[in-house]
Amino acid sequence: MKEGQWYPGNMARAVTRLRQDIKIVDLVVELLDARIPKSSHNPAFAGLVGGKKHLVLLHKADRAEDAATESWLSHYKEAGTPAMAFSVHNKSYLTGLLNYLKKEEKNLRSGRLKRPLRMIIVGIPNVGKSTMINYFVNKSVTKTGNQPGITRGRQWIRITPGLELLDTPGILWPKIDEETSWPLAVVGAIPPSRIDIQQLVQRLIAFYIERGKEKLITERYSGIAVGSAEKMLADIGLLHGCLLPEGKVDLNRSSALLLRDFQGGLLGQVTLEFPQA
Ligand SMILES: Nc1nc2c(ncn2[C@@H]2O[C@H](COP(=O)(O)OP(=O)(O)OP(=O)(O)O)[C@@H](O)[C@H]2O)c(=O)[nH]1
Ligand SMILES: [Mg+2]
Repeated sequence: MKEGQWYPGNMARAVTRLRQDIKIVDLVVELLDARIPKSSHNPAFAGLVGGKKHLVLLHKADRAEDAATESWLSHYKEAGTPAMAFSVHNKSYLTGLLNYLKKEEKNLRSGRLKRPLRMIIVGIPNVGKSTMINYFVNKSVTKTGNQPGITRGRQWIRITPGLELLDTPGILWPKIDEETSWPLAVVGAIPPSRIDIQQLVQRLIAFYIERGKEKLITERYSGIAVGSAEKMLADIGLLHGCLLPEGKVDLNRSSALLLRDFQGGLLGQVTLEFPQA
């Protein structure tokens, strides 16, 4: 992938905007993808957040391996960074977040300022920011018995009288190396049109094999035997209808099929990155 290809001007503008928005909030909630907490973390984040309070949410935890998510949470705990798992498909995560926010609201109120706690949700494209906010607004409104949230000005959403939040567009950073770009592409933060999809998917299959998870692939695609990533991708194409008019396997199509299935959660709960021991 060519450097800077996926860093369009609008993303640079979004960063400038974000810098301004962060100045007026109390809490920055960083949504990471629970499958790739390392690669989905913006290396410029510390600089952007400045001294603001920071909460990490390992989002889409329903797609990640539970044990891996636990070890990431211990990792953040050791580093002194507040972190929680989250998913819009598992209500149990919501309570933890609401309790955390209630505490933060209280801290704010015990200070001199009498105004709502303002929080901003940031993260890479497609990590689930807008979905998480919609879910959170609906659930917390019913939970607190309040009026539905109202949008004020620039997407500021008042959730309760004491809590306001702001959605932001997904951002990436200008320099992403290969080790980071492949996980980002696998989870859909970088569009497939910008990448070599065959290489990407072969790498994903190889990862499943390395971690002993190849059964998740062979169970999904009947008739596929475990072999090299290249062979498995070709067989999936051959047996699952990805053929060119002359009868050859269309590897781009079989790659796209597998990637779509991974992103749709059809290839199991899989974490791609683990905290360094
Ligand atoms: N499995 C799973 N999928 C989720 C979850 N939250 C969001 N998604 C899916 O993730 C995809 C992206 O969601 P969005 O809310 O549009 O992501 P975003 O971060 O706002 O994206 P941008 O605005 O483009 O930066 C959608 O297909 C959602 O359904 C979750 O907790 N679990
Ligand atoms: Mg969004």
